[in-house]
Formats: sequence, structure tokens, C-alpha cells
Amino acid sequence: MKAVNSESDLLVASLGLVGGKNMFDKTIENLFQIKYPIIQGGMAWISDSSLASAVSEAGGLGVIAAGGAPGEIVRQEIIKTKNITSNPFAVNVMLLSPYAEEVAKVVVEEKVPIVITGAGSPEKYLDAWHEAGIKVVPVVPSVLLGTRMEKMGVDAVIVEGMEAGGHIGELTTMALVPQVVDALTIPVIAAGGIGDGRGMAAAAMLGAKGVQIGTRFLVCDECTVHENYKEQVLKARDTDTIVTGRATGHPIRGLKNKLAREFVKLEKSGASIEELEALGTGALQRAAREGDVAGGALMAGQIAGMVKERESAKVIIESVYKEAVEVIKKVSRNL
Ligand code: TUI
Repeated sequence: MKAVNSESDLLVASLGLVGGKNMFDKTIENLFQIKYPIIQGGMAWISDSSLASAVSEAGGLGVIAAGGAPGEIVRQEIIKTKNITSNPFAVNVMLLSPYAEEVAKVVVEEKVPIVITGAGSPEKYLDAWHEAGIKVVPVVPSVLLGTRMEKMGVDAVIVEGMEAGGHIGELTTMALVPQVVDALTIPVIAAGGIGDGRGMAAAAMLGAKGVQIGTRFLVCDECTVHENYKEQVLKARDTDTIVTGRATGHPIRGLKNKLAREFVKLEKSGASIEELEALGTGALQRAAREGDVAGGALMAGQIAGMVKERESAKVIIESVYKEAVEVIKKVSRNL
């Protein structure tokens, strides 16, 4: 930390506003060659070339989610994205996928500039990806995993709190981000519970160099998720998400619906992991592509309650950034 000379310097320093120590030092913009340090969440069955290219065109980092898709499907999405935008974009490789290995090869062949990994460690692919010039950014839910990833040589980490939608860890963004920031020297990107400029400003205060936003992009104009899914997110209140699957070791946050209630009931009755997993299989696809909002899995984060508008990806990115700068200025004026 820089020398602190007065009480007001101390306040400014504690707010993370000292040059080179906060989100606005352009670390992430330089690392990814993007205009805004806003990364779109890689949502399985949802984040395709349409959403990713719109976000990248608008100056954020668009992300194609490989989810559980085969390598050739992911390749098609990569090719479509390259045809729409010449800006950098990323592929999110979900490491629990049976196709993770082939997707890992496709991203090298297609010269994808950035790979984000979820639900595991990217260790076995790291050397091949780095040799191909790919920046590797794992999502981590704890200090221990963050430390392990830094030692492994990854380029940055996305620290995801349990406010996020989908597969989550146990800690909140507020508690987790500063602890990982303290433990690591590589850039930290905050995720989970961030949906507007206030959330982005808060993440900057915690020491994050960028943010990842999923749920708000889910309802945006360029997102091809089923209309019924969008309507459920737009209708959601603050208390409308629930975590299921703690018993299977794969806790998932999503909107409360018939499937989630059945899942919780089965979990409470001590059902086997196999039985629970059978109920979850194909559920996200059913909701995201077929619009089955009762029997499908409506994965979404806790900020669903404040997502009330359909906007373009460009409007979302520009307004989140502008609001973050405004609230930071407003708070610092009162010091
Ligand atoms: O991956 C996510 N969110 C997801 S993946 C997904 S698709 C899915 N479908 C069914 C079952 C499971 C997933 C929906 N949402 N977020 C990133 C994330 N990564 N959250 C937590 C983690 C994580 C967990 C364990 C990262 C690393 C990790 O490492 C364990 C190890 O192998 O050491």
C-alpha cells in the first residue's frame, strides 16, 4: 500500500481509490484487450454466439458457455462469434462435462483468446492452453482453490460467491472476494450477486479488478434463452431463488418452481444421489430451450429480484460502468 499522509488519504485508500489498487487501473482491460472490465457469465445452454458476440461488440468480454455440449457444437458457436465480432471473447469450459476434453482441443484449434473454467481445476489443460497463447481464468469458490490456481500459473481468477446462479460454493461474494484478493497477486474478478453499477462499485472496493455478470444478461435482447425463462426472471422477487442439490455435492441456485420444490422434498426424504441426479438430468435444457418453467431448472442468481428490464447488451454494459463510476464519485465526495 502507498504511504498514507492524512486522515482523508486513509479514507480514500480504504475505499480502494488509490491508483493501481482498484478496478479502474485497467488491469483487466489490458489483460483481455477489452474496453470495460465486465465479463458476461458463461451460462450453460444459454450463453451462445448471439449473446457472446453482442457483449464483446459492446466492449465487454462475451463468453460462450460450452456447458455439456460436444466439441463440434462449441466450434460452431465460436465460428459464428468470430463472424460477428473481431473483438476478444472467451469460452467457458465446464469441467464436469463429459465433453470437456474435446472442448479443450477445440478452443486451441480455433485460437480462442481466453478460456474460463468452471466446476473444477483446469490443471490438465493449462500447459496446452498457454502454449496456444490462451489466457486461462478459472472460477473459484474459496481461498484454497484460488491459491492453488495461482501456483498453477493461471492468468486471473473469477471469485464467485454463493449469490450466483447455477453451481455454487458456500461463501458470499462480500466475504470471499477480499479474502482471495489478500491471498493472491494475480487479478481477481468478482462474481455472484452483481447486477448493476452499485454492485460493480462494491466489487472495486473489495479489491476486484473486474466483474462477471450472468443473470442480468440472461434477459437481454440478444440472449436466446426461451421467452418463458426470461419472464420468470423478470417476475422474480428477492426471495425467489433456492439452492438445491447440497446432498449430491453439486449445489445449484435457481428460481423456485415445481422442479425445485420436488427436489427439496426428495432431498429431505433422504433420496439417493442417483435418484436426485436423475431428476436434475436435462432440466436446464428443458427450461432454457423448451421453455418448461415448471419441470425445468431455472438457474438464476439472487439479483434476479432487481432485474426488471429487457435491454441490449450494450445498454447494460454502458449503464453498469457509468453507474459504478458515479456512485464511487458520489461516495468519495462525502469523505
Ligand atoms: O460452474 C459454475 N456454474 C455452473 S456450471 C453449471 S452446469 C451444471 N449442471 C449440472 C451439475 C453441475 C453443473 C451451472 N452453473 N460456476 C463456477 C463454479 N466453479 N462454481 C464453483 C466452482 C468450482 C467448484 C469446484 C470451481 C472449482 C472447483 O474445484 C474443485 C476441484 O476440482 O478442486
